[in-house]
Amino acid sequence: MISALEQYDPQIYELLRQEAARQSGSIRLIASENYVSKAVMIASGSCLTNKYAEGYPGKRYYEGQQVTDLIEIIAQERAKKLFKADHANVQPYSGSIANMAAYLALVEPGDTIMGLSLPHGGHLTHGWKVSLTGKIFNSVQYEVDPKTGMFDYDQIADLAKKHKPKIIISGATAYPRAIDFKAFGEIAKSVGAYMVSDIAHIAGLVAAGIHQSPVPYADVVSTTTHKTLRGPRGGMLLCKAEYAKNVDKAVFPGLQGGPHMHSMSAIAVAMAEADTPEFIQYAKQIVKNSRAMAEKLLECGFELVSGGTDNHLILIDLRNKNIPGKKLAKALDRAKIVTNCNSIPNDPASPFNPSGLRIGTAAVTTRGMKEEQAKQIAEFINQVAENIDNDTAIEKISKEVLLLCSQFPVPEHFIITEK
Ligand code: DSN
Repeated sequence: MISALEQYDPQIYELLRQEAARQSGSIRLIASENYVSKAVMIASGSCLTNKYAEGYPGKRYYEGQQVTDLIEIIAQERAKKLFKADHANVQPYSGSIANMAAYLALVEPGDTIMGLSLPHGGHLTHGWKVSLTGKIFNSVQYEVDPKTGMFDYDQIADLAKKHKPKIIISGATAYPRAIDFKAFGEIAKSVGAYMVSDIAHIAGLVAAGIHQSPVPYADVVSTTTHKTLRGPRGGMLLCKAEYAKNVDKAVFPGLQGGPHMHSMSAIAVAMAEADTPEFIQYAKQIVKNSRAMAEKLLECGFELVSGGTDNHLILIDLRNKNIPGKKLAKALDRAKIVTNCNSIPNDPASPFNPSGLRIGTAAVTTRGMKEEQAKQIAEFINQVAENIDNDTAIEKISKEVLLLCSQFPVPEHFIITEK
């Protein structure tokens, strides 16, 4: 298949080859990225990309659904089993649309929703003002405690009492600590709100049972499928049986047309992979790696939001180092360590050049790296920070990074690198 692409479109082939080489020849610390297995990659590039399947199994608008119905049912069943949920919708194209569907399933435009503010670690679709969710709903935002960098559940409860939201969103994209979904559920219940939990980042940890699951407490759980869960790009909703119809209607026809069946089949594969002892080991190792990396960063004098990590993610507050987040992220990229700059809670700097750097350990864990390598990576980060304006030093660090990458090759299916 790859050589057919090379023959037909050498330009795109060459760019794919370069991207595969970039992904294998750099250390990926973007907390939302990972490397999928060969099986997931094959499923996501299959003939299912040719098929329209608007509707749901047994109730489609187009014919020819003999196979797609079976695939969707398998994906639903695997999701329900993995997350112990009553109902699963495996059609959302992404996490953003899954979040929108969760809200539309439960409340009306104009109602009040309450989510974590973006600069405090929330997501755009948790009601941030530039997102549609911040425009069509009356959005109230909670923040992390300025002293601890963590959730103060009493403060969140007070805010909920004051604003009486119809939905409370629990979940984050840059929160390095365990989330007490039970406590969020109790707050929601106390004000008569629904709880939507967005586990996009931690879904793999939840599936492996090493992070508390929101499923028993939330009315609807939303996730992406490609972060710690290690599936293809996509989204998913889990809910209690009583919301199943509303959730399905909100996804289709509420927000989407035909589901991406190729992604859905790959999601099914990823969930079978996640339901194995090997996956639990991987998820445990993610957290061990994250803790080891955090420890080393602290030793090197970095300040971490919340002082450490309980999950796959670390948020560095760079203010004491006097290095803007963007500048460090760019220098690290030159050293072949790929990260993203990120706002920190109450960031005095702009979101385009914030004071933080977000890193995550899922992708390096998939490559087989352990605590020793996690510490070595933290040391690389420190060396880059200390030589931020020294191109020669950064070039030298990039050679060491490449050596580490070669010792932990990416999964074997990066076939496009064969030439
Ligand atoms: N863009 C994702 C992340 O990096 O966290 C959230 O959608």
